[in-house]
Amino acid sequence: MRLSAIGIGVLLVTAGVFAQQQMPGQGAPPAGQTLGPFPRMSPLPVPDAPRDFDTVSGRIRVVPFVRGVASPWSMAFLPNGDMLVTEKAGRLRIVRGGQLDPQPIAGVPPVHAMGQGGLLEVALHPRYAENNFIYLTYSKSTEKGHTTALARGRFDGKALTGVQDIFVADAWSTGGPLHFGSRLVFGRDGTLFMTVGERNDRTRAQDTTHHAGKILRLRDDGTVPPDNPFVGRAGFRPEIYSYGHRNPQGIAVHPATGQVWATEHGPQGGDELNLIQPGKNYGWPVATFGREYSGDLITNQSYRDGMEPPLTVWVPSIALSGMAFYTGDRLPTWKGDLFVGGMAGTQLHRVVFAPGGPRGRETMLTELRLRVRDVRQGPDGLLYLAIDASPNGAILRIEPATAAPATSAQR
Ligand SMILES: [Ca+2]
Repeated sequence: MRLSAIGIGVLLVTAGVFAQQQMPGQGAPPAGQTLGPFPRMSPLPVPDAPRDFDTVSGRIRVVPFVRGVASPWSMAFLPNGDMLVTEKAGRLRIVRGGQLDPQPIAGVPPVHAMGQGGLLEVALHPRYAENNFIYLTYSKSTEKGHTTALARGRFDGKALTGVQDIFVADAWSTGGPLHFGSRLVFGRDGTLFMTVGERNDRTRAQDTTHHAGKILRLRDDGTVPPDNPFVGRAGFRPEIYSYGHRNPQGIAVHPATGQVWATEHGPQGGDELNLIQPGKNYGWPVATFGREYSGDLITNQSYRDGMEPPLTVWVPSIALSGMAFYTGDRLPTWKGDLFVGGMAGTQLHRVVFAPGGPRGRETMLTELRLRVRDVRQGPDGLLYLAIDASPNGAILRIEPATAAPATSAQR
């Protein structure tokens, strides 16, 4: 049933595009203009009521958990089960006991909310219970242009206090507000990994004299760990952990191995899942499965010696977003698997992990036609999805369809 529904959807998209292309003046773009991304069907509104879906591993229920958030970008759970949510326009929201507090949390730095920029990631210090540190990434604007910044402050349950930038990436651009990256994850050793996009300037990804197109490794106060791979090496910023990235928009630590995994956006095709290792080059733009939006080749090399190939690629791209390894007990057949969101590809994507690496993939929830910006596991062992829409974005919760429908967070 699901497959045939998707097939019909693809046919409808294809038919719509052909209809457009056959209209006068709708063929090739005028000389000097470039083609943009291939068109997608418009997203649908967030459903009002729970809906059940069949998956490879059984029936799941998708429950509208929080409504009325605008372009939610990231979610983080506090030890008491409350959820912090960033809104791209520059607000930090909190969901207490399943209810969205109408008042945003005070103390957030001013953000450059344009294009892909704004208030982006939110993460807790691994010892949050002791120090109350919250980390935010955001697009910062100065006379130099805009870049990705990392701020830290303490959350007293009501407001952020003492917020200050602890790291500002040298990834300035005065061009379009694009490719900020900016996901965060703490490694097992307590260091902080931060992704920075190449600011839509692909030449920067291989240039190690600045931070654009890199995954960085920092101490929890934003300074450089002395064991970073390029510390003391000429021509390299010491914060760099890996390079050759386009726009990494997801990062997570594997629960069993402690390995750092990250996703990044390709252009047309070439979205990637990578195992991030110190000092490695991930290829962009000299080795990629992606193509220009026109369809032209970027490079004829998908692989190159000395560069790390992706473990999984998406062709065409689905515009990968936040990601989480599932470790809970509520959806036991998903244990150990990776879940990534698709924005343009309006889906939840499951990558089945085996000891040797990714062994299977499953596309879910395409019928909802919602842009999935972030995926996180709650303390209740359920999965939460941030749905990118404004003003009527939402947080959805995925639970087994055998569970009694619930309207608030189960702890
Ligand atoms: Ca790559």
